[in-house]
Amino acid sequence: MLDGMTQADKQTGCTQTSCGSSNDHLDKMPDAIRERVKNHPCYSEEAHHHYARMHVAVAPACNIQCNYCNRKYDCANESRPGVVSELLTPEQAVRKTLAVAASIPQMTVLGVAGPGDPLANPARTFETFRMLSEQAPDIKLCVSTNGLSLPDCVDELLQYNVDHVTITINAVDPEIGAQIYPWIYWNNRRMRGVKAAKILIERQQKGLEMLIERGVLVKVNSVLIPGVNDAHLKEVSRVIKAKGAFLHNVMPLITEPEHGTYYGVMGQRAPTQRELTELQDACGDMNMMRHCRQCRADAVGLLGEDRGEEFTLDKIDALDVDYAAAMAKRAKVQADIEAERQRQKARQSSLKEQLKAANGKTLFTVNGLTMEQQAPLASVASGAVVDRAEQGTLPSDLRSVQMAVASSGQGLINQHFGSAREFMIYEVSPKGARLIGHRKTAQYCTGPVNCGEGDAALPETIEMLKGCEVVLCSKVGFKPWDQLESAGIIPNGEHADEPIVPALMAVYKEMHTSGALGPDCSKTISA
Ligand code: CLF
Ligand code: SF4
Repeated sequence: MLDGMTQADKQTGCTQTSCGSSNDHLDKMPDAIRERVKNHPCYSEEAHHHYARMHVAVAPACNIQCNYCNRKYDCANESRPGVVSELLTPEQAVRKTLAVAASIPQMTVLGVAGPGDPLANPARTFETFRMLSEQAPDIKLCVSTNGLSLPDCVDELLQYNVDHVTITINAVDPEIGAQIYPWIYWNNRRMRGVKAAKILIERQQKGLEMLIERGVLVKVNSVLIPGVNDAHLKEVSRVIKAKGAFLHNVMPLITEPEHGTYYGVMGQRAPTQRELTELQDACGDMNMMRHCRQCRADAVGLLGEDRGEEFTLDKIDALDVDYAAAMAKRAKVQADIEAERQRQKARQSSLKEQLKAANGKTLFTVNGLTMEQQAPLASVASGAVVDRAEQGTLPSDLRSVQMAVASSGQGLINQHFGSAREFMIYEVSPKGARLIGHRKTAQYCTGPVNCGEGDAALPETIEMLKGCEVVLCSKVGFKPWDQLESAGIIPNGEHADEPIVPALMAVYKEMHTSGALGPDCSKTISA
C-alpha cells in the first residue's frame, strides 16, 4: 500500500503531504491529478462554481442499516435525508443523462448515490455505467457507497473507468460503529452489534486500500454525530489520509423527528456549525471538503441548485437530442471555461504580486480599490482560505467573526436576502476570510419590491443564521432588517454586486474601527 498517494502520483513527483481540493492546493498538485479533479465539482472547490453534476437514482436496495436513515428516503450517506427520488431503470437513467448533458454543457460528472447503496445493486449500477461509458465517454462516472460490497466491485468499477469513489466511513472503531449501524446483511445473514460493525469497517478499509492501489481518487464521507463519533472522527481522518484518501467530507447529521429515523425519534441532536467547523479544522492537514450541499440522489445542475424538475422523464422524451453535437458543444464550452479560469488565475497572481510589492496597504480599503483591482479577488473569494496575514493593517489578535453572504454566483454579493435559498458562511479574521460552509434556508420572498415582508419563513431563516454577526446581501426589506437586528445580526446591503472577500474584509475592518472587535465589546459567538 502507498503512503498518501498512488504510485502514479509519486512518479509524477508530488511531494505535498496534502494534495488538496481548494484552488490553492490544486496549484501545488502534479498535473496528472489536477487534470483529474479540475472539473469535478465535488473534488475541487473552485470547480463547483463552473461545472455541474447529476445523479441518477437507479439503486433502490441497501445492505446495511444506518441509525440516521429511514428507507423511505434517499441514502443519507451522500444525500440530504428526507428527500425521495424517482427510481429509474438503467435505460431511463442513460436517456436522462444524455438529455441533461445536452442541455447543460457544463455537466462533467454523473454520479450514482442512491436511493439505496449503489453497490448493493451492482447489476443496475454497472449497467448504467457500462452504457454511459460507451455513449458519453467524456462524462466522468462517480459512485458513492457504504463500502460493504466495495472490495467485490472494485475491478468492475475500473472496467468502466470510474475514477472517483466516495466511501462513507463513520468510524474505524467497531465499538463506535456498533452505535451507528444496528445491522448489516452479510453473506446471506443479518448480523448485529460490534461483530457486524467490525466486518463493515474491515470491508470499507479494504475497499479503500484496493482503490488507492489502483490509482482511483477516493473521497471519504463521515456523518458527524455528536456524542457518538465526534471525538473519533479525527482518528478516522488520520487513518484515511495515511491510506491515501484524497478528500474528507465531514457532513453534519440531519435529524428531524418527522424523517422517522432512529436518531430522529430518539432525539439525537445535530451538530452546530461551530462544532462542524472545529472538527474540520482539527483534522490536521487532510484535505477537507467544505462545500458539500448534501445533494438529492437525483440532483441535477451546479452544486446547490436543483434543476431536476426540468428533466422529468416525460420532458426528456419530448426532447430531440443530437448526441454527437451535444458532446462537441460540451467540449467547446468547457474549453472556454478553462481558458477563462486560466486568465483569472493570471490576473490573480499578478494582483498578488502588486499587493506584495505595495506591502498590501490598499487591500483592506475596499473603496480605494478599483473594480479592475477587485475583479481578480472575486475568484479568490471562491477559495477556502485567503491569506491576508502579510497585510499587517489589522492587529493580529482580533477575534474572528462569522458572516453570512447571499450570492447567486460569480463570487459577488448579488442576491436579495429574501431570495436566498442558501447562505455562504465565512469566518473573517485578521488573517482573511475563509469559507466554512453553506446553510440552506427556505426561500420566502418572491417579489423584488418588498423582499420578504411578512413571511412566516423569516424566523426560521434568522434561526439558521445563528452564530453570524453580519449578513451581507444586495438588498434587504424593512421587516427582515428589524428582525435580524433584534437577533443580533447586522444586515448589510452596502456592498451589493461587489466581490465577496474584499467586502467581508471591509466590514470586518469597520467593526474593528468602531470597537466591535475589541476586548471590551467582543461578543460570544454562539454556536
Ligand atoms: Fe455525486 Fe457524490 Fe460524485 Fe459528487 S455529490 S456521487 S462525489 S458527483 Fe458532492 Fe453532493 Fe456533497 Fe456528494 S456535493 S452530496 S459530495
Ligand atoms: Fe440508508 Fe444509505 Fe445507510 Fe443504506 S447506506 S442505511 S441507504 S444511509
